[in-house]
Amino acid sequence: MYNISRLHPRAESLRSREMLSQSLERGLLVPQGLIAYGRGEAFDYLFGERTIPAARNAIRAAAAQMILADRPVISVNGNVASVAAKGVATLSKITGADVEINLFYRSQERIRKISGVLRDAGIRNVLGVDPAYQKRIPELCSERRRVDSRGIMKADVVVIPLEDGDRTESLRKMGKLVIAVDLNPLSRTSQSASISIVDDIVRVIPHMIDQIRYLNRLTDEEIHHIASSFDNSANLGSVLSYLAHRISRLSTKRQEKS
Ligand code: PTJ
Repeated sequence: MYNISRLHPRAESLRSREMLSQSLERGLLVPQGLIAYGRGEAFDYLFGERTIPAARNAIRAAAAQMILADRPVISVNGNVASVAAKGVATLSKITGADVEINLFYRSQERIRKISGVLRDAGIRNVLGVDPAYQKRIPELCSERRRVDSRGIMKADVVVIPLEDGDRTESLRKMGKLVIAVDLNPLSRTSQSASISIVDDIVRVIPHMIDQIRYLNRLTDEEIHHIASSFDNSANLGSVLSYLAHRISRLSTKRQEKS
């Protein structure tokens, strides 16, 4: 592992790159996961590598929905297991959510390695591993269609970080509330989720944990109000406005300098 100074202005991002490179070597991650990370990182750079106010709103609504859910499930792929396994374990513990492995580039070898990492992080019962419980999502042709009959198949709320669009649409057609985490506000996933958190998964999980702890002190009525008053389409509009203003501000600054 390369030693990354905490003082480096982009330390967080370099640390994620390092963890992903190591995961690739260990066979948890596919090379395509690095490409996906690079795309997310480019968006993050434009947002200023911080959790923007619209992302905080989405995180609060997502936290409320997770508290209200009867059967919440967190879907984990190679990228998520590489950079956020411990956070997912804590989130699962405080919400009672199940954790299910669901891969686009599916192989038994990767499932075995990822479930090992999740178990090491403290998740005792990792779903999506035992073929005896495997069910298929109708109409979905990618490997993501294979879900656990005890997990995503039965879930009312599904958290899907770093996803590819098709499954989001299918899950919504099945009547599930889908919480996406995707740095690209224009992706099909962000556009079709019930709640789209446009932020880096590494920052989202701790914010979500804090929010859940805070919301747990509120009344049911207050939590319901937070969940039901969230408007995903308007919030995505705020994300794009933030981006447009930031780029315009940066462009004005440059013009003033020259
Ligand atoms: O492990 P597997 O086999 O399930 O494969 C996982 C990947 C991510 C390779 C697969 O799902 C894939 O190809 O995804 P896409 O279609 O590239 O979409 C991934 C999305 O995640 C992109 O829109 C990225 O902007 C976004 N993204 C990447 N890194 C982060 C991110 N969003 C939040 N936090 C990140 N760190």
